[in-house]
Amino acid sequence: MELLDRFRQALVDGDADEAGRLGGEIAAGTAYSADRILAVLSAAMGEVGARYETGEYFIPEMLRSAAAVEAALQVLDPYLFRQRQEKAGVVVMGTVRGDVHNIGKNIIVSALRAAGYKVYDLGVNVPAAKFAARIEEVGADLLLLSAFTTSTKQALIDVVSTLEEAGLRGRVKIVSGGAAHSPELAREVGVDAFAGDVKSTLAVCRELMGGS
Ligand code: B12
Repeated sequence: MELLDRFRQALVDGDADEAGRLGGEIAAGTAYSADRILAVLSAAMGEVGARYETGEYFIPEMLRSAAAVEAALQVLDPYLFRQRQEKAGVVVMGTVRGDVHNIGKNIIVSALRAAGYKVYDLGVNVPAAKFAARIEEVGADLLLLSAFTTSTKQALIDVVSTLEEAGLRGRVKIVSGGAAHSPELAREVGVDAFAGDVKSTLAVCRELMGGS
């Protein structure tokens, strides 16, 4: 089996040791682009999500796969980052208050780092005030908000209004995304853009940074 296929399988199987080891092998070679590696990660976790939804996987399997992604990204992040072209911008990112999903967020963080962004990852269940404080502290260009459950709508609205009250809203562009999220919801809560996957996130961020 090809290296990336074995890597994909280790993620789906939730084998963190194997995912970390294969991540190391991938990083030791020069054969794969950041785009390709991230596409494999996204596809593998998409499959894990689908298995959960069809009842083939339960929460423990899901959490094992999440741990496998983390183990792989720990090894791969420096490799992905080496492929960057230039410093693309400063990003603050996190999953909004009330929401603990982080797999998709972590993949986006790695993709942005690989594309040359300086990313401050605030983690999950992040209160609005914490986003505002970090944006101010690091002079962020972009704020990326992950939201995976529809119940997070109010949390998204709170972030936008907190930034407005702090006088920061005009200084930072906001992009939101995540499962159960949509362009309509993004418009409703007042963020600048929505993106649904790695590729469109990078395209939207580039556009908001004034690139083509
Ligand atoms: C894994 C998972 C969990 C895991 C999370 C583990 C972890 N460490 O993240 C666990 C088991 C903990 C969990 C818990 C819950 N979950 Co859950 N979970 C999922 C599941 C099956 C997969 C999500 C995933 O990781 N997908 C793989 C990644 C790669 O895809 P992704 O997240 O979509 O990310 C991609 C894009 O969305 C995008 N993206 C992601 N973030 C961002 C951010 C930005 C800014 C941008 C631009 C793009 C972007 O890029 C990523 C890469 O392509 C989804 C169903 C699904 N198929 O999506 C439900 C789902 C998200 N969960 C759901 C629910 C309801 C819950 C719970 C409330 C369940 C419960 N009753 O307790 C709790 C929530 C607890 C909380 N307070 O947050 C619902 C939400 C439904 C809704 N409409 O609100 C879903 C959709 C399942 C469903 N169909 O009901 N869950």
